[in-house]
Amino acid sequence: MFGGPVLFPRQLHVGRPNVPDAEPLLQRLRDVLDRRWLTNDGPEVREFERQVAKISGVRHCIAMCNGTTALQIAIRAAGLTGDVIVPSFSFAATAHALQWQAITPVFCDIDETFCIDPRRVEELITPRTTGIIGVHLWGRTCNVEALTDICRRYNLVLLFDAAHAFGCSRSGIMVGRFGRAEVFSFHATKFLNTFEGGAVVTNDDGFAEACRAMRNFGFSGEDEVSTLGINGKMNEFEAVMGLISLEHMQEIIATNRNNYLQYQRELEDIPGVSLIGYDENERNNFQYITIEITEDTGISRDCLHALLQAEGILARRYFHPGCHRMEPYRSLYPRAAQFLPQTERACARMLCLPTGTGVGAEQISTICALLRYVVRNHIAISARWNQLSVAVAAPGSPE
Ligand code: T4K
Repeated sequence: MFGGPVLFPRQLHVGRPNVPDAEPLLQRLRDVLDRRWLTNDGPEVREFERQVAKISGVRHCIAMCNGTTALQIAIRAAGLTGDVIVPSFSFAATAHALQWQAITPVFCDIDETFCIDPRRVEELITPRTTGIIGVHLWGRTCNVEALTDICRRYNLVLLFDAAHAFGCSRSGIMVGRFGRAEVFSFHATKFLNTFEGGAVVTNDDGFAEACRAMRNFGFSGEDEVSTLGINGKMNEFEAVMGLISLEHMQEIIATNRNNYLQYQRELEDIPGVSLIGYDENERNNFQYITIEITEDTGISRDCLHALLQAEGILARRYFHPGCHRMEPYRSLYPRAAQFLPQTERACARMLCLPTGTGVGAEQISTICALLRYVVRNHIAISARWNQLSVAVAAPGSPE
């Protein structure tokens, strides 16, 4: 921003994939090729499903081509129609999975945990409501007990978008066992990835069977299609990547945890910067390092974001600007923001920082030192940011 050299010429990403050693992976991929069974419920997919189900403490795991398709299939298998209550403070896929099937996502505000606020949920229930989808944001579980109670009282289906929460627990119970079903993402940016991938996990036998059929065009026998389906299958290469990653799962989590603890130590006394914590009494995957930027920094989150980007630290404003401010919802519900004050607040304040196995202790120290420096020099930096913003707004100006 001030014309000096960039701190990280080799940019640091949020969501840089955790990649295993190439050789064992390539060997197993060669085995897949030799076997000539590349997809359609192959042995690697079945083994991946078995291991994910075991870790999550559920009877069924149905692996899919990505988390979004898994969500869409879970929503359809659950028979959701009409209105479904979801948080707006999430990735677009949560709302899209409903809207794509002509189900209306009704946006609910969040509470201090950044997850859906059960106190607000109840106000949104109407005769059109058929379900609730909670999101375990950044792997921190939502208020499962309160949501379960609401769904029981109003006879609604409860699903969880657990895209961030594989390997996490609540009150000692692994994520996967809550609601009718939960959905994981194993996208490249997740701590455990299958390149692209996702899964529905459930303890409901009939629900699992429905998801399996829907994943495979609705087939229930060689020539028998018993329901409307789609192609949601995970392939064998993806499952191999998942299986090898599972072998390293605890190491990846340990690295994420060390990164988190280092950020915690080194950000501790920076005014206005607070690290979103993980409950050390639970199982966590620590895959997101999220900070909240308050007024005490003297600098806006967006200014900080721009500055980090300029230095090669590609921090992300997850989940700005909230689904309600994205299309098609922005046009459909132009007044939504006024009912989502906590969402609006979070959208303006949160920033995710790089972590994972691709980020070292020295890099984290540099990021934290930069944040400290920025907050200390916020007046000069904000002035420069304002100057640059004006220049961008008026191209061709002498700047
Ligand atoms: N529900 C929730 C709550 C979710 O957060 C998500 C996905 C879903 C459902 C749907 O699950 P999937 O259908 O995706 O399985 C990324 C991911 O694409 C997305 O999976 C994730 N959530 C979301 C939070 O983050 P973008 O648009 O921010 O991705 P992108 O391409 O900007 O990548 C993020 C960063 O990672 C970049 O700085 C580049 C870096 N990167 C990315 C890839 C793919 C790499 O360094 N290497 C790579 O291979 O959505």
